[in-house]
Amino acid sequence: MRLYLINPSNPLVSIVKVRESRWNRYRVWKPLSLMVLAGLTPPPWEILIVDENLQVPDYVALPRPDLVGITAFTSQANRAYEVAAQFRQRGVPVVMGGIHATMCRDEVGQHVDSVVTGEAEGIWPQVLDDARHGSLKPSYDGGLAEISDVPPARHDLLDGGYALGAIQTTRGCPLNCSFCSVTAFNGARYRQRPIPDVVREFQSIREKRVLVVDDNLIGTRPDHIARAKDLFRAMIQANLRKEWIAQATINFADDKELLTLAAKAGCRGVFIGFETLSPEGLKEIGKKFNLLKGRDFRASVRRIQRHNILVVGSFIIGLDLDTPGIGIRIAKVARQYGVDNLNVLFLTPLPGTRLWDQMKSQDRLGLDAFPSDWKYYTLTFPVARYRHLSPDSAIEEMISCDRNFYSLPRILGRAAGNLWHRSHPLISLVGNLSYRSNLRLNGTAYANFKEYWHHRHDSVKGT
Ligand code: B12
Ligand code: SF4
Repeated sequence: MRLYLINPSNPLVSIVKVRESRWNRYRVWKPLSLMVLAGLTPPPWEILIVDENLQVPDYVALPRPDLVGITAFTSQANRAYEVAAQFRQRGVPVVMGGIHATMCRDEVGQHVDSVVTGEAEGIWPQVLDDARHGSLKPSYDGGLAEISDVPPARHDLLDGGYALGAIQTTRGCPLNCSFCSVTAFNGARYRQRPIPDVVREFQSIREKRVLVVDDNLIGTRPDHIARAKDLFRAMIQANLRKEWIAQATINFADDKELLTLAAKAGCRGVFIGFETLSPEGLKEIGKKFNLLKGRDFRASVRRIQRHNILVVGSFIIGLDLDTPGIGIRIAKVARQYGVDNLNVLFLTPLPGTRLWDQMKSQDRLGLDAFPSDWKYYTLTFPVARYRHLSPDSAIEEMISCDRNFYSLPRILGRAAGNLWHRSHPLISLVGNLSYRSNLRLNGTAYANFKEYWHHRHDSVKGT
């Protein structure tokens, strides 16, 4: 029995353009969901994982599979349906799962033979069994998995072509920010994998550098943080010799012992969502957690960096509070905080989030010709109607922010600072150059987007 597991690409996402910008090699990450599904798949099945972000194969030239499993974020849904159609035309049954299938089950059901919602651990063996007996059901629900049932991912099936390996150590997030799908999908309960499982899996990863995909590696409560420390101690003890980057909330900065252990266990960078510039903004998006303890963000960033851990700061453009000039203001604040890299995204109503419900009910989805418009839901296009910014001006804000933060003199200044502090100057430089190289690619994507937006809306007005 032959199983293909496919990660569809979205041609509009500039980071997948590995050929156009070689720096993107450092930003194309492995589809861990498919490696976990492979880990749940018993031996009679022969598995091929296809990551279209690296290369789109000629599917017809490949041996015919008995079953195809597709994963997709919302932004990949269009391409997922194209791939599904190709296989279904040849009589191959197609199953789709992941975040988009979970949030838009009915839509997905129109394009595939079977939709799997939720996490796969508790349901995938049954899906495979039904597929083998020709009795696939139109839908299955995996719900939330028992965290100890998460199998080791099959890292051996995708062990070339990427700069980083990938691993997951926890699932879920209690914070439930309005724009984020994680709490709706993985639940508010923070679930932590058994530490020996994580350490063993780390040891099975070939790459020296690894992305820890957890949405919040350390959690929010003292018992979460105690577990994170135990994990780091076990990683140090196992002498893994890996360097890794992760996502965390800003409370990462608050515990010296945690920072020391993380750095010793191989942490080289952390991605932190600052999101917006003011307490009112944090209130608007439901992330008041960032305000606890009257936080000084600049001091927090410095505390992390003093442990030789780089900080990527993430912000959003498009809040109701955001007025013209927001792009430059974000760039300035990010420089004041002293972050090593800046990642700015447009506020995007993703299905299943509170923001989606709110914007839909207020008729503020700017692009809603679904499924075709999903390809713009990458967070890099202004797909919604913002209170004080038109789509064109939102793009201008993004461009001015990026140009300000990623000007060549500022990149070199940051690299010199990192060199002076002996704080991974090379990693920081590669990260900065990778972002900068995408400014050029984004220019074309923005022009096409604006043309599409105006064509759509002007023609609607004309009818
Ligand atoms: C790592 C990551 C990335 C990596 C991608 C790596 C990759 N190739 O997969 C990078 C950084 C590149 C990335 C990019 C983006 N990401 Co991202 N990312 C994540 C993150 C943090 C972890 C994903 C992961 O590996 N999870 C671990 C695996 C094991 O879990 P899983 O994917 O959920 O898979 C389980 C189930 O879903 C299910 N399943 C999944 N697929 C399938 C398929 C079948 C057939 C079956 C049966 C089951 C099944 O079984 C698995 C095991 O239980 C998630 C948050 C999260 N918690 O999931 C956000 C998340 C998926 N990303 C998100 C977004 C929005 C994006 C971007 C659009 C925006 C951006 N700029 O960041 C881009 C999209 C790029 C694109 N190509 O279009 C959103 C997606 C929301 C949505 N509705 O689409 C999430 C949920 C975060 C959020 N804040 O809301 N991302
Ligand atoms: S944005 Fe981060 S902190 Fe907020 S709900 Fe999502 S994962 Fe949790």
